[in-house]
Amino acid sequence: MKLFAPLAIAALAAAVASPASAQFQKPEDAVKYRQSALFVMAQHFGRIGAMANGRVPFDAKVATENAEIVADMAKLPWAGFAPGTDKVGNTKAKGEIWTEQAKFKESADKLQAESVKLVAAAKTNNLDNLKAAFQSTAGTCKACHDAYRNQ
Ligand code: ASC
Repeated sequence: MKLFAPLAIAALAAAVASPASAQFQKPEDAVKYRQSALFVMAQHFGRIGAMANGRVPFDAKVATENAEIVADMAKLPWAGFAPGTDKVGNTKAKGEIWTEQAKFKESADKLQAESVKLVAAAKTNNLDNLKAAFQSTAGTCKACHDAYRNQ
């Protein structure tokens, strides 16, 4: 019995301390995961952009549904930038993601905060609010791409 508690604590510590890469079967999966989440996010963000830019009629319900997907997707890509996945497969990710982890996390957090505001803006049923939140969110996409994505 005396052995059990230390073993349980060690197992728990190992689980908590596991690198993000442990969530994926192989490094290629981490890359595919982050690219997939960003792709789905871009699809739904683009539908909001079409309304913000007047290409399709503004519909607050549709905008809200899309913004909620953007906000959910915005939580996901970051785990895919796992250690050891900087030069895997067809990635445009810059090495700075791994050498400036705190700054990269700030960018990721900013997008998540902006996407929450995007949902709130969509719910106001006011196109000007949506436009402003769309621009602001797109700005965080662009800033992060400029800093951390190769052409
Ligand atoms: C989009 C999209 C991006 C961002 C970026 C903003 O709609 O797919 O990657 O906005 O272009 O500048």
